[in-house]
Amino acid sequence: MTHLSNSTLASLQGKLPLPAYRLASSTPQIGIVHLGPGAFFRGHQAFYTDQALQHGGDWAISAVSMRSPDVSQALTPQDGLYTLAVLDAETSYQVIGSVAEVLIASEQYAAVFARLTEASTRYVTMTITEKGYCLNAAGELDLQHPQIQQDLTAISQPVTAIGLLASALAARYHANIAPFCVISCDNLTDNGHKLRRALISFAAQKDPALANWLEQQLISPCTMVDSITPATDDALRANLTAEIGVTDNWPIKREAFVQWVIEDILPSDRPAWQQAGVIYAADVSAFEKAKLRLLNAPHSTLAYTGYLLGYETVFDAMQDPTVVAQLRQMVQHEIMPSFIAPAELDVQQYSTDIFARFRNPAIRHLLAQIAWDGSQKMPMRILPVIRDNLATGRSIAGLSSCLAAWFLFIQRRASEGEKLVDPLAEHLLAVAAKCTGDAAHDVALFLGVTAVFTPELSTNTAFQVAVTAAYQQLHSKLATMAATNGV
Ligand code: CS2
Repeated sequence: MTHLSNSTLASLQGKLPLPAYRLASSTPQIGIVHLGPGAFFRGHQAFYTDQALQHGGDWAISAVSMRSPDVSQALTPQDGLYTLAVLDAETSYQVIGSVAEVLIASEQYAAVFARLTEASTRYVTMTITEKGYCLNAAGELDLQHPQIQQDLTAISQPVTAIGLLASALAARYHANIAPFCVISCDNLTDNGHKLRRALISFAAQKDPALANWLEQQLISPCTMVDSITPATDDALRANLTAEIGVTDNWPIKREAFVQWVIEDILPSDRPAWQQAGVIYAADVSAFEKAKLRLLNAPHSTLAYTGYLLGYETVFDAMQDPTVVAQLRQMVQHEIMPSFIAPAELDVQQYSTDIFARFRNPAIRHLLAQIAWDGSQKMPMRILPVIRDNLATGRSIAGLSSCLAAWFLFIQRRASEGEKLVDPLAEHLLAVAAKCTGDAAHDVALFLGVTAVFTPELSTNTAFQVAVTAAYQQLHSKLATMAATNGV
């Protein structure tokens, strides 16, 4: 049995595809820092960079966790190497070599700061999830956010990604080093613009000249990222060992489908991402909308509804014809007409393919995983569609069911004593504790969460009526189910 590392890599030749550039005498130099080295990054951007490195170039990645030591503990003994399992009709494995080191910002701050301020670091990519941007309901940096406050006033090391990047950019500014290009790879609408505004707004609080320099020079493309990446489990580790004879502390699995669209404004000095399959587009917002609305919105709807109905995975929920029919109805009549698709995208086919991806029997994607951070996801994937539909008088019944399911999901987690993973958990659980089962009462309480619902939305009567009706309906359905099951 071979444990993955630099010293064993050559011995794996013939067993699975390897990063040839890591076997060469000179390994690539670090040119990219990535914040948030979770499974999605390792299955997606690190994969693309690995493929790009097969075409040459000095673009290895320094992967940085803000706080968690887990990835570093797993991958440092493996010299950053790990296995990617692509789950399709058959599973295929390959070793990814683009990650050269894994650092932990809270523990190795000087090393992280040095990486971020070296002129050779030209890109910072990030998957820090929606909450990592510390935005308010209007999508701007929340200057009242306690950690942003802490970073704005602290003399010590920053605790937020925005604070960390802003202080590294300040150091580059003072040292006359051009800013690195920042690439958000999170599922945020207009992710590049939001990130850029957040960094400039943070900088403006500290130093107007720095903010001005960033205005002029900071490149922050919008992106669309896509690949379903369920969490690693022991079965994956066991299969890897049994089928390939490799042990790996933390292999990653994902579906075969993978897509990365980047706004075409990158400097010419860049990894060979295009040869690796990256699509450069003049306008990414159409791609981003298509993906957030046709994949992520149905995903969240499945997560909350499916969970309440007792299903465990996306695949399981997709076996229920009523769930699928409702999802299809929402997609066809509420989501598809809500945006203008990219010219090159056949929206019907795109959506059909997404439903097929949800039905992939090889993927065990837990609904509970997608249900995380609802307060951050709703404003990106559901509320913009609701706003667009309200403006044009289109139905919001299905979209409202997703919100209703989220409200009832929060109550279910509370009543079952299960943890609610959400930065607003405390607030949401306090709201849930006041719920009585009366739809108008409960919905009014949830719509009062101003970090999620802007006043313009929460006071809209058509919106209140639709969400209350959806809540009433789902509440009764669940009560009937519970009575039938004798719960
Ligand atoms: C999912 C996404 O967890 C979630 O919220 O909707 O992670 C989804 O799997 C990816 O965006 C697919 O690209």
